[in-house]
Amino acid sequence: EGLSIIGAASALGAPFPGNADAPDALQRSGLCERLTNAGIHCVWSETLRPLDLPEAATDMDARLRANAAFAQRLSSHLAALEAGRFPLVLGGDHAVAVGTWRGIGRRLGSAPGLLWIDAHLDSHTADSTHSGNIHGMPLAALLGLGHSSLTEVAGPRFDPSRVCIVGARAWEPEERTRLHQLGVRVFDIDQIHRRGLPTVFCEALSIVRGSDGQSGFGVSIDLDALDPAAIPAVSCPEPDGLDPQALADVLLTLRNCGDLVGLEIVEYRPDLDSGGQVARWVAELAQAALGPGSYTLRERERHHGAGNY
Ligand code: DIR
Ligand code: MN
Ligand code: MN
Ligand code: MN
Repeated sequence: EGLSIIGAASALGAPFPGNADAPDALQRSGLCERLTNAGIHCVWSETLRPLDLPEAATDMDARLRANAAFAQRLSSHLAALEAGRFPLVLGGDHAVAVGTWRGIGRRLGSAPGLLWIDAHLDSHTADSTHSGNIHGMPLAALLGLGHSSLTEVAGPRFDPSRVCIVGARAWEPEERTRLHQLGVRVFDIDQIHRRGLPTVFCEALSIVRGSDGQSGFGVSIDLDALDPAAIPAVSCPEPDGLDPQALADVLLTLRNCGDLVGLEIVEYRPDLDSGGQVARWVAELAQAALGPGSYTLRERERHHGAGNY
């Protein structure tokens, strides 16, 4: 019983190397101790690191293979995680998600629903990418689309009707078309501004949890979903993002979801976080989602007093 933190110290999918240091920086910041003090019994299970840093891997094929090899190791680690432990995976850039979620699917015996909180759609393939960055591809790969090295990472293929994206505001047309054809629901930032995050989050949850409530769901948080004024330490900041306190508030809902099967927080750049402010938000978000019981009255007042919806 309890929480197992798995570091996925890869920046193989990113345009900058900084994401690779995120798990160590978060460990040093006292994340595990803070969660334990909050009553979440927590162990740092392991931090996986790329075996070879492919300096030479400038061509797409080599980079795809390097990312897929890392995802494969992460998938196996999660598939073998001791029964009863809840996985919190800390990236790394978002390409690690291919390993996280395929591995969690193996562990469960089938693919869970998946809530993808991100400024981007991460639904490129090697053929459609504009930037060439693999962190722009993991959702497509989980759904079975893209280069075979990524789509064949061990684990089940995800069901588009049980995947939602929340917070999107920057994409290329190929991704949007692909998701539309697959039937993946995208709750973009305009919709969140119109309807409010709590309403949108609740609708997204009902989609990813499915009708049977049996097969579980996971949550993947790309920190660039949040507003860069508060969360600048990411590789691809996009203006007009979610307020971190407003996200923490809706993540409280997850405490009552017995079918939550895993949480992933990615894209942290400690090299851009000298004051440690973003690291504190990572802890805050994890604690909101996973903390036992409900917040104390004082915390509730503080949260609702913030009035950030
Ligand atoms: C862009 C940006 N769509 C790309 N994607 C990012 O590079 O494919 N994802 N930053 O997190
Ligand atoms: Mn993103
Ligand atoms: Mn990304
Ligand atoms: Mn992403």
